[in-house]
Amino acid sequence: MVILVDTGSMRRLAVVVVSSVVGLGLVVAPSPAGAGVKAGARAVGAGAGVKAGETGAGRAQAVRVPGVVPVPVSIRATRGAYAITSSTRIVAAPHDKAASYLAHLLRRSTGYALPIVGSGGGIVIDSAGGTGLPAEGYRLSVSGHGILIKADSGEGAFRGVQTLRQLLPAKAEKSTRQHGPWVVKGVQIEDYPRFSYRGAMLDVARHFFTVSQVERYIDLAAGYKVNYFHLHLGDDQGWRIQIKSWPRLAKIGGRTAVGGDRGGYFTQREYAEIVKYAQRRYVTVVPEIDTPGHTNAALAAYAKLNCDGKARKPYTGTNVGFSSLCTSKEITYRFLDDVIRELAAITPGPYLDLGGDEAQSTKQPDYVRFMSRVQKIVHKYGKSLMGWEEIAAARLDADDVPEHWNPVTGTQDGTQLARSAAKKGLKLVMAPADHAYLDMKYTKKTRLGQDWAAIVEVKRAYGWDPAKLITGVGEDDVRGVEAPIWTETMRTMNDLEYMAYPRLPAIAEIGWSPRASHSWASFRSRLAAQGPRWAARDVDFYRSPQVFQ
Ligand code: IFG
Repeated sequence: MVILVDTGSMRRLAVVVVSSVVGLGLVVAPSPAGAGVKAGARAVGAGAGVKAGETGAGRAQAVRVPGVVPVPVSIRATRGAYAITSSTRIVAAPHDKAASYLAHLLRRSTGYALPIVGSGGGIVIDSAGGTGLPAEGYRLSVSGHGILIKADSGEGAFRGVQTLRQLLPAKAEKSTRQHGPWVVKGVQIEDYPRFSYRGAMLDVARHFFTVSQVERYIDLAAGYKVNYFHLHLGDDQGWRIQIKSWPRLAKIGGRTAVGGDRGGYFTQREYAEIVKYAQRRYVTVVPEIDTPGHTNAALAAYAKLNCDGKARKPYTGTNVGFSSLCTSKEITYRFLDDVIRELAAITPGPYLDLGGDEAQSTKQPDYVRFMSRVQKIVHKYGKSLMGWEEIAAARLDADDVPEHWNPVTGTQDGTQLARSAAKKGLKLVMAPADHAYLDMKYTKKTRLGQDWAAIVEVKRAYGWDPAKLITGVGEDDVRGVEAPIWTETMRTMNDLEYMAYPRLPAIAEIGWSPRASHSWASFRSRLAAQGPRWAARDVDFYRSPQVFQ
């Protein structure tokens, strides 16, 4: 990665050889003064920054550029530094979410009061900064005079705070008071996302996770600028959300889990709490009730939902494709109308996800008719339909969102659905199972997870471009990316953290950072610098030998 470093009056284009220990960019070879490039240009070989025959007027400067994940559009080290002290104040508009998030984080680890005030100097968060940057964009500058985050929205300021926190020592992440100093080195950052949808999906149907576990999963992901949280609430093994008009769904359908483990479900009040927690982090919740397949839990709860009128037995195995709602019965659509109405009423976000994957027990013509009909129900309640890419077989509206998940590329068999969706003008979320599925094993020896799509070490999780993966699906056909974690083999928070970290930040960087900045050498060293931050938060992450030598 090439970084512009301002080491005083002379500006220098420098080749950055990122150190593999602390993930910091070290400027090692100054080049002609004045040449300026934005971080994110293609990595060049070390030393290649100095043209042959040049006098190389400057001296080699070892200036540290912080390793941020996702890498910003542009970042350059400047002179000076700012020390956060007991007299530091945070300057922001009242109830600014970015300011309250930062204050909560730093009050805990510094022990400082860090009052939020309306004017003055210190850490200034200006969410109406008139930057003119794209959505979620921000400018972050640190000098001896203070820290300034300028954005045109609260969302942009919040994304800027996620970058600022990474400029502080890892101990800033501790939940108990630590000794200082709390110094942030001079830096100028300008940043905004490549894609508008950067998602994390959590399957609470195969195994149930509590509100606080779900909230921790959201908070960790928000640290990497993830802005959608896709909650997989209904499947064969469990129904996890209270539906008041169909009470047995949660009461009966929520009892079970894979392997006979304890079940559970969210009351609508608990779901609303998760939504509020996510909103405080500018994360939008996308609830998924998988249909017409993956519905055994509902079919076990209500006999009348079955074509033969007989309730299915609860299922605690891990097979897929054996269940289907009865697409020919009218009650199925009254049922879904009630479910969608109640879910839409407690979901502020724009999407309701009705799954649509692996409907092997639903005849294709019935599937298409079913999906077209439920799409209208979702629209009736003011939402757009999201679903796995199979939904592209039905006629969808422009705002509906198919999610590519099959482990295929180019023009391989299985890429037709994504290509046809793009041809219809739909914008896809890309979640290829052989790169982005966090339940894939890291290596054959990984205790948790599966390997049906691929063995996915960190480098493979990072090694793909959503706009090049499938022929006929280019930059403009991609809404963003998502990192699903399916929980057939995961029972605890540590299980989730072990499989999600360090790979979720890889998907988050692919969704946020410029395509031109995509470089494994840069990413792996910046990722290494995240290790102490996860340790400070007791995240049970996998110490990949590809990242943490
Ligand atoms: N495929 C199924 C999931 C889950 C997954 C596990 C999708 C869209 C395999 N469907 O991925 O329910 O079982 O890796």
